[in-house]
Amino acid sequence: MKKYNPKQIEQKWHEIWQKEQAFKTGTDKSKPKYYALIEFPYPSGKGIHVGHPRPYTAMDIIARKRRLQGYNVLFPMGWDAFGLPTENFAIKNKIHPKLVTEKNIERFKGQLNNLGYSFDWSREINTTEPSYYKWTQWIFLKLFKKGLAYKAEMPINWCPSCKVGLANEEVVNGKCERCGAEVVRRVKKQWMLKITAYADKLIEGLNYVDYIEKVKTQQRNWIGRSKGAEINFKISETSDNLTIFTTHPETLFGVTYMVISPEHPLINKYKDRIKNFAEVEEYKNAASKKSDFERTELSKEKTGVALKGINAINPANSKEIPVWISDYVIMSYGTGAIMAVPAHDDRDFEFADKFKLPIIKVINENNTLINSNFLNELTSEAGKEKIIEWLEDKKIGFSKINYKLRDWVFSRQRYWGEPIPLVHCEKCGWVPVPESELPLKLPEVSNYLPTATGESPLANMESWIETTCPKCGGKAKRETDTMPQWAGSSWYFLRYIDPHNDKEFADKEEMKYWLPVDWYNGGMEHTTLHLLYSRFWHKFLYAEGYVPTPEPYMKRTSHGMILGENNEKMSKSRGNVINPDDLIDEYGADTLRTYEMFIGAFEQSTPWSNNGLSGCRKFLERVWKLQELLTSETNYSNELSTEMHKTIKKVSEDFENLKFNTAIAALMTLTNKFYAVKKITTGELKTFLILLNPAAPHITEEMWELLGFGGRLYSQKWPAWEDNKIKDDFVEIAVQINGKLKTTIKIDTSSNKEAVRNKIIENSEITKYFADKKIIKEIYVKGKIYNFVVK
Ligand code: ANZ
Ligand code: ZN
Repeated sequence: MKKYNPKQIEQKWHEIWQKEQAFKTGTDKSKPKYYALIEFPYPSGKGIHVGHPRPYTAMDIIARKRRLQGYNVLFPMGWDAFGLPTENFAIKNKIHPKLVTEKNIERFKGQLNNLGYSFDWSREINTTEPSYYKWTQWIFLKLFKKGLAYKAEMPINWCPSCKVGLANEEVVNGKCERCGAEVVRRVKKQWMLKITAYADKLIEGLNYVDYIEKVKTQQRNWIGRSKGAEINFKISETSDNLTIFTTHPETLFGVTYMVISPEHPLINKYKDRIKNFAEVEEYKNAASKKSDFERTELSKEKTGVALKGINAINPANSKEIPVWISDYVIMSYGTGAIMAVPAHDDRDFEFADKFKLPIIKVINENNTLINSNFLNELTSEAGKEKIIEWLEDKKIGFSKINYKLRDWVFSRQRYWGEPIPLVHCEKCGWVPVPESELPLKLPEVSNYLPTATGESPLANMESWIETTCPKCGGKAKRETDTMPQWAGSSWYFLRYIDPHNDKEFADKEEMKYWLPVDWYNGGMEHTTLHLLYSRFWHKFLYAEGYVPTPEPYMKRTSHGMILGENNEKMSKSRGNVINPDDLIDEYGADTLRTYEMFIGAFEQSTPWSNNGLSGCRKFLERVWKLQELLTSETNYSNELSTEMHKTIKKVSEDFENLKFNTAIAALMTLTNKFYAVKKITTGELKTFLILLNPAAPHITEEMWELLGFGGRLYSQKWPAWEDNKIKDDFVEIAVQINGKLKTTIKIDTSSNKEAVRNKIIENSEITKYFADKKIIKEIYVKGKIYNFVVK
């Protein structure tokens, strides 16, 4: 027998699969379909790391298994290639980001191919290709035309180092997600997408999809729907109102002061009335250097300044109360102003405590309202209803639903992104570039640095900016902002369905067949960003009749991280990074794939172990040597028939239920059984190879050929199990005495009542119950319970 030589085998099969187009998406629409999707990677300069193969192998297993089960499988791959690191690399090395991207993709693709993934490469997409981003721009224009894209002056998160505005989601602990610099607040005109218009639909839709629970919860929390009221407080000696949002309007009688955000427009409006304006200005300045995250942290020491000369009137009792500014109130939530109820809100309490402001308790221990005039003695729930009625009646407030979700800041002042296809005409305002002129291509520039004022490098290109208005033919200027990286990934799963279509983003009939994506696996870090954005775009396209399903993805799962051997996150600085190229070289792709599936529960983070890896190599060596035990029998042997059926069932089910590790374990156990009986029939080996194939495709395909089993393994049929062949040899039965459970015992399923009884009586845990007692009755429910009645 030849030695197991993964290097040679794997190379050989990559060539054969490619030549035979083994994994090309099936087109026979009479067959059922399966759309398996993994998040397409950002082709960074670093290449793949050992974290990538975990989700990729998992979905490759599903794709391969479903193909063997007779499905047309769509299992595509592509590149989410716009983005900052490439641009930063281009700036530093003075090379066009396009070339950087090409090089990185080549590297990535080579690595993925080495792992033997069954992607249909004929559907490869790249978000930076004009033929792709033409449709990203097209969708943006549809949003614009529906009023869902608008330009607004926004206090944005500004990274002074990258010189770029960041979405809230790109700010991690007050720092730029990309470069780690401290993020500051800055006001800028930005294109915004009105994702908030879809907030309810995005929550509602979660009821109809099969996402793992923690993904649903995170999406709900991120959208953060909360029901409450907006209430107007009169500002003393003016005709103005200060409007606040509260989730507890029933605590109105407990309001002892108000707080507005340092960015609140009221401050400038009453510049002349505010006696301590200089102090207020100084406070504003300090606040602008902090992120929302820092400002709203509960544990943070409260700071603030009273607006001297400005008071408000509590509409419930006409009492005059002071107005403060503090950075714990943020401008971008609710109305940017609050009524402070220090007795019942922790942050208000800390603030009142620090600044010696009065505290009035309005809800007692029984959740009943007190000190609240006409609300007294009502429960807080009833009080809420009553006060809202009262406020609405007097037209000083109304019930209101608020969302944590903000509109999506869609502008970037960078080069390496999709140009926003709008022009500005003095007469007509913002006018879309005609659809027939899409894609609006990125022009060549000599320098990719943002301008000193923070505008995109495109702002330096006079010839590109100057254009004519598509509406009136007059002079107009192009928008120079580009789209964020999230744009291209918001709809890419649609493009895979019909990637070469130049008339539509995808053919309707094709979408009807393939949508929704049956299973989408991706990182937990994308749950609140990418997943929400892409659901939003999809729901918009659905509302406009462009896609046939209300939700893009039926099932969403997430994998855990692979940690370093020392249980810490892998990183260069910790020196615990493991390079997959080296591992493939030394152990083979099949070993790496098998190990990454065997490493631990798929959803949990797991530390790397080189021992575990060589264990998997040994397993594959043992699989290879099964050839030596092969008999010519075609059936399953009597000894192992039950075992075979059990394993087929287990592997089939575990693969679909994220239990890749236990599926591999079952195949290891079965291998041991073959060695124990010192033989394997042809029928057994065929089944075994098919079951192992999705995880270790090369070795299994090679053995199939070597042993002359006929055809290719990749075009075989997934084996079926028969339930009646999987009888459990043992069952557990409950032993009860006078109706109370005392213990359980394992019995052979073939035992009769007599045998079961003997076994119980002999059991040391049970005998004590019979001492000086008389058994007066016995009831045996076969295979379940044995009950004794004793006296
Ligand atoms: C009075 C009150 C009494 C409040 C009480 C809470 C408890 P959620 O649930 O997250 O929606 N709030 C409103 N706007 C704010 C802003 N821009 N910045 C900081 N805090 C703000 O939280 C709503 C509550 O958060 C509101 O209800 C308000 O405080 C505060 F016993 O009003 B509450
Ligand atoms: Zn015009």
